[in-house]
Amino acid sequence: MKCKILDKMSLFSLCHQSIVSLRFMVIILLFIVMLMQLFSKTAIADQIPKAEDLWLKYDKITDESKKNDYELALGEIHVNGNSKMMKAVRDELELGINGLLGRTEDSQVGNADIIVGTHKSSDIIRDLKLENELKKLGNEGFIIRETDYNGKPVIVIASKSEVGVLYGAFRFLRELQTYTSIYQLNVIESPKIEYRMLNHWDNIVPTQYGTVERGYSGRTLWIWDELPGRRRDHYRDYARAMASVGLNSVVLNNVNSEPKILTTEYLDKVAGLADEFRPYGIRVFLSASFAAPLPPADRPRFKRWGGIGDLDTADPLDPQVQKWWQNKADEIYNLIPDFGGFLVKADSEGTFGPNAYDRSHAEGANLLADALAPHRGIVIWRAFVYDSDIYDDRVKAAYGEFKPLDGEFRDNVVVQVKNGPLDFQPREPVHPLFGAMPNTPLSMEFQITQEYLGHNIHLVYLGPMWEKILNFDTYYDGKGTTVARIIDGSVHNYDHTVIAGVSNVGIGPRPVNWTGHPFGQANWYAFGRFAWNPNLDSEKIAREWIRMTWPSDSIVEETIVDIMMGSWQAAVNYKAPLGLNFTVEGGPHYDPAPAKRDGNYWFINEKGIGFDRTSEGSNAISQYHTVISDKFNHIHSVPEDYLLWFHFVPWSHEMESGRLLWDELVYRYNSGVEYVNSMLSNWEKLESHIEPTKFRHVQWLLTEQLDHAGYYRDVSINYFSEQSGFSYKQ
Ligand code: GCW
Repeated sequence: MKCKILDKMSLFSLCHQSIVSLRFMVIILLFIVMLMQLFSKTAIADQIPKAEDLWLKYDKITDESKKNDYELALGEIHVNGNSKMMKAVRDELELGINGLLGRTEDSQVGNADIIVGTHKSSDIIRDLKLENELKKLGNEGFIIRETDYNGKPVIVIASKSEVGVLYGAFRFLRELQTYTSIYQLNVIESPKIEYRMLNHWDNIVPTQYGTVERGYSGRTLWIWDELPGRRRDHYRDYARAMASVGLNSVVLNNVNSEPKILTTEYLDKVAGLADEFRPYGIRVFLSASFAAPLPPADRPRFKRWGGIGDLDTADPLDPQVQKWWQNKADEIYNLIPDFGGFLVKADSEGTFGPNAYDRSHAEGANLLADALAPHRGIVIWRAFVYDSDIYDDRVKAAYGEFKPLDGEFRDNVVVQVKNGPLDFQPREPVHPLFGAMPNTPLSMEFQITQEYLGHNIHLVYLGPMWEKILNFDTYYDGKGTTVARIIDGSVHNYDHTVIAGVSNVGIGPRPVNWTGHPFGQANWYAFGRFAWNPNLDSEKIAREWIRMTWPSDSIVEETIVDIMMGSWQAAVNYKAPLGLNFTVEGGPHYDPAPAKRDGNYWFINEKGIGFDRTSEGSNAISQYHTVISDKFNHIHSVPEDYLLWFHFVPWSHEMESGRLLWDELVYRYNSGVEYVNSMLSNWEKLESHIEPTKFRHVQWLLTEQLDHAGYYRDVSINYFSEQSGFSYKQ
């Protein structure tokens, strides 16, 4: 230090000065940090979405005659019960009905009072003798009925339990939002699947704090550093949106799990969120790291693969490890009595798992299942594995590893399977595990976030894709063994049923809308509706969402339905038609990079294109029921949508259209782009009907999509042309 060569006085004064100026600098720095925090908090506050940015906006009904009908019909709202859940019901019905009818305190009310409650809480519901009917519907089912009570019309919203009343209330509001006649209304419903959940891939890893893996709507909704103390309004808004479509569970953190989520510090925060969600019937789950009992990893980069414990093993058969998980489960349930359980990604893409100790997935899952069982928690164990090098074809791995374990899992384990055997590609055949594990409950994992389908830029309505998958007949228990019937447990009588959607919500930049693309909301909505009832029709769901979200007008509705319903097929066409897959680059998965994928995911040369998965090739086809494999094994009977997935097809192959394969490929790419063009021009016709900021936002997004679709087509076909020798003129 300079101090050394100075005399005592100047040394003192200089050191003193530098201490003072150091202090000053520290104060300034602290001030800057505080300001930055303040700004970032204000910035966050500015970007936090609200329920009214969704389908829950309850704008006043513009169709006067419909509004008059409702005004004459709807009387006072009587909600029986004082629990937090019933308060939520009362608040929602008042907010919704007042908003839709423009009711104020002085407004005249209509004839039929709205009686809301359980047969225990409401005398009227008891007098109407609904008890037996309600019992058959289970806890979450409900009846909404316009009926007569003592010579006066009433509308009852009734259930066996409060959560059923909650779903009934949201359903009743939806009837009004979609202009259904309430005269003689009689809706009887109950969900077909027990756990209807969103899986958030939200990070708490220090280096990625607050980010969402494959999330395109900004940062995580969970503001961890403020929890459990500060409870922002959007937690409740999120819960309202979930409950409004019947979703009842949430996994808060990424399947690439940071073990820190299981520390007491974080569990307290999780408990705070669970408190906010409970009145809306939502149970919290966590993604657990299998490495959790191990000590923290010494290198921060590998934090995820270390743990939070002090054991020298995480072997599922080790009694100390079993005790560790039991203690952890006890701690969690002490804080969160209705905790749902764990979701686990193990031995997959480098995550730690039981294979490290030569134990199977079943042994790994059972370890956690035993710890959760006394508390009635469940383990959802993912089947997304492909690391093993014993498979010549990645799509065979999950079936190869899990099918032999059928029957070895505890009763409270559910195995979660992605919809297709590869990885959420634009279109995949159904995963062959569905139907193949009769003794193991299987959960469907859909991806709502558009990892391979244009992120938050492309408008792609996923309803038709999910509908197709759910209706796919696996034939495992004879004709009609659809995927929907497998996952809802009706084929194999599962102990637990689960459906999961990888979430697409976040705190995003302006305009604030939860999902980045305003039409991303439709996918969240549709997922919830399919989770409630996997037999629904995607077009009907789209119409509901449109009526609840966009101005009520038949031109608006018909135009948007058209845009939405063809959008998935269009995206498949301009990204990966005819059963192709992975034409995308390896990072963000947005831009085309066919050259990188050729020779691995599919093959192309002057003879043809595709992947031979038939009995002559990788034989992945044998993982399906013989009714399917016999059909798909032949180039002439395989559906053209899966042609190149299962076959290496010669260019001379004549397609159903009469075109040869090359021409069909080019045709498909072009028609995908043309459809986006028509989406844009149809949207532009709605200019006078849509609020200008929203109109321009979607117009801009569609313009970007059109540009990108054309680019995707050109890069893809140019590459195919180079490899095949066919010419392509842009
Ligand atoms: O598709 C891949 C994604 C990863 C994801 C993984 C998985 C959470 O690219 O981002 O990791 O699947 O599903 O585990």
